[in-house]
Amino acid sequence: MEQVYLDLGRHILAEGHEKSDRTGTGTKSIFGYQMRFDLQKGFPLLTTKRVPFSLIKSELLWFIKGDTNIRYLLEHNNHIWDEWAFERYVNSEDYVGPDMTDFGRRALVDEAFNEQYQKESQAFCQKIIEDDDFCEKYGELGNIYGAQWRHWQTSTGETIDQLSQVIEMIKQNPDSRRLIVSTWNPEDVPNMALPPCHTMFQFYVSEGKLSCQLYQRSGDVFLGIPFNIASYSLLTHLVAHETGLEVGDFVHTIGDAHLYSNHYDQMALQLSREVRELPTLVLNDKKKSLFDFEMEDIVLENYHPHPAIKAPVAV
Ligand code: UFP
Repeated sequence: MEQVYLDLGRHILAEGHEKSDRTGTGTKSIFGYQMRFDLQKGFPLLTTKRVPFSLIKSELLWFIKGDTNIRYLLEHNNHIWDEWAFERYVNSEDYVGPDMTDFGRRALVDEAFNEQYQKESQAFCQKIIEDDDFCEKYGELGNIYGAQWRHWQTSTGETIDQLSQVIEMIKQNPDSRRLIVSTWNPEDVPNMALPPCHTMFQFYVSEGKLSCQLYQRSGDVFLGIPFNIASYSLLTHLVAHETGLEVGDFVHTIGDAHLYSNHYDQMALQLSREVRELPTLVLNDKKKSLFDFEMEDIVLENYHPHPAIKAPVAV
């Protein structure tokens, strides 16, 4: 099953179009690609490199709670969203430390600056955890997935809980062709630092099995996509658990699927490795609702991957 991901990597290396991009890194890219993972055959967390499942778990639970403040993530030692909150802080009048302009890029090329940045960023995270007022002011990321899934703001001032509604619909009317959660809001996009990559997902029920398809407008195939596959596969398991269904397929459809130019060697290394047996996901049977799930209720068994492969994040 992992092979379909490796095929994508191989295909882009061989056939991708050289394309410039927003980050200035340069990519090889293709447009329109689909992968299908039969979740009955194992949990699709890659084995050709270690992928940190605990980060995937805490991020997904954070979305499901409708939480958009990074404090929950920090409490679970998850730093994947820090930079977005940190950026707002260093651009505010409350920030008095050294100049952090363009910190993401500078940290990659300037070791002295990187040390300063790490120090400031750690102090920022500590303050988010310890200081309630600071956390409320600077930990909040606004309209991101948690808000879009659980409390979408309508133009008339109401909120829509898309995730609860779709779960209810799966229970009441599993043959519906409208089992959709959508995040792309053309009204918000011009003001967003990172417009949603996961623009919509749809569920499908057949023969007692629940499948899910994600349309991802843009995918970093080496760093982002392995996370995204695991995250939406976990979501499919959780929704199936609550609705009393077995798991079916996770179908991953990607618009612009790209490899950054500083990931080609890492992708080639990964392609040279032998695929291993996929791990198994075990959910706490005592809990039925995915809204009650906590970290310890989700356990991955038999995960024995090859070592992680480091690669710079394009910012
Ligand atoms: N990206 C992913 N998966 C994600 C996520 C981001 O691959 O879950 F949030 C990557 C895709 C792209 C970049 O390389 O982040 C977003 O940039 P852009 O908005 O220019 O597409």
